[in-house]
Amino acid sequence: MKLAFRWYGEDDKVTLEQIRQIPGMRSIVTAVYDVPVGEVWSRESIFRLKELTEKAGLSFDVIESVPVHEDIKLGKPSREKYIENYCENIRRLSDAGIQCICYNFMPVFDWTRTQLDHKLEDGSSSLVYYPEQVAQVDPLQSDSDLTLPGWDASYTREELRDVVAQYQQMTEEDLWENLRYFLERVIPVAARCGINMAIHQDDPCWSIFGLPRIITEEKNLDRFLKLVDDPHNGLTLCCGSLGCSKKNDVPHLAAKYAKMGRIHFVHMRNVQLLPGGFEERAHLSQCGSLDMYAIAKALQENGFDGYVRPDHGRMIWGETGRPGYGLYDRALGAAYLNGLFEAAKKEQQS
Ligand code: DNO
Repeated sequence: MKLAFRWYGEDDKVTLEQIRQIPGMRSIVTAVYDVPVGEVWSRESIFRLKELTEKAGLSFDVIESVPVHEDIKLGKPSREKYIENYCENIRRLSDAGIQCICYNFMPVFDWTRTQLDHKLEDGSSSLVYYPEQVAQVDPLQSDSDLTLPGWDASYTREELRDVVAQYQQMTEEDLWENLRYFLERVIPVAARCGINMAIHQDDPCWSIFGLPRIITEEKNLDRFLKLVDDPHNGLTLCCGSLGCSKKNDVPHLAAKYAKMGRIHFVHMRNVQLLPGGFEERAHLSQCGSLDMYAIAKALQENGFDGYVRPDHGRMIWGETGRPGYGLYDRALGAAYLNGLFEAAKKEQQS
């Protein structure tokens, strides 16, 4: 596995120099952040990220994310333009040496949590999803002041209502069809460029606010991989997104898709399952519901050689910053992942 770390660019409080000092750290996971979704990224911005990364002694290999414009997910006529822009971004990123692009196909809302600073027993704070808090929010109620953290703030309330209403006319099958349309155009370009596309699972892996969500469980991942049956059409296996539902056996999924050569990127994070919800916890197996060693072992034994990054960390030691993306707990997570993979490798060799 190739150890990687997410970095939010020059505005990130966490510096490349700090990331470089995490043992075993190899690759930076980043994106061009100052361009509206759907537009082409400038070569200058891409190459600036590459230069900064490499100057710090790290590799510029993974993009998370090139976001997919809503018009593509909604199947509107304007998707043609946005798909062409997407392909152009793939070509430009390939010119800069990128190997893997992570993206998602979630309608409107990316990852959803109800609180970003929940105090855990040990005094650290983490991200949580409590169903009773979600139940209080209705994105279609324009007079409601309630929102959830993590929502795209670039929408006005009216725009949000409008886009949510458009999705509510759509079935899951329509979303599958729009995903197929997108992949059939994008994957051949990625294949020519030697880039692995890696879809992220819906987080959490169930429908929210009546919006269709399809990248959620094994039978849907099987269906996804067959839409375009090409190794460049692969997965970001997100342990926390899949693992927040009992229906997903994460070590099994890791083994199965690694064996098929379809996992290109892994997000490793532990969650404590609660009825209808979950709390994010420290990476260690004993801190949550997931067996992190079983996941690492399943990847290692099935020939996985892609990128792995510690996913959301808690806020510890008084650190403040971007929820889930501070330095300290993710660095502890990285050290733990090094240990898990070293042990899995040794066990395999013995
Ligand atoms: C949250 C992340 C997601 C992820 C996107 C990929 O912390 O895991 O926002 O980057 O879903 O497109």
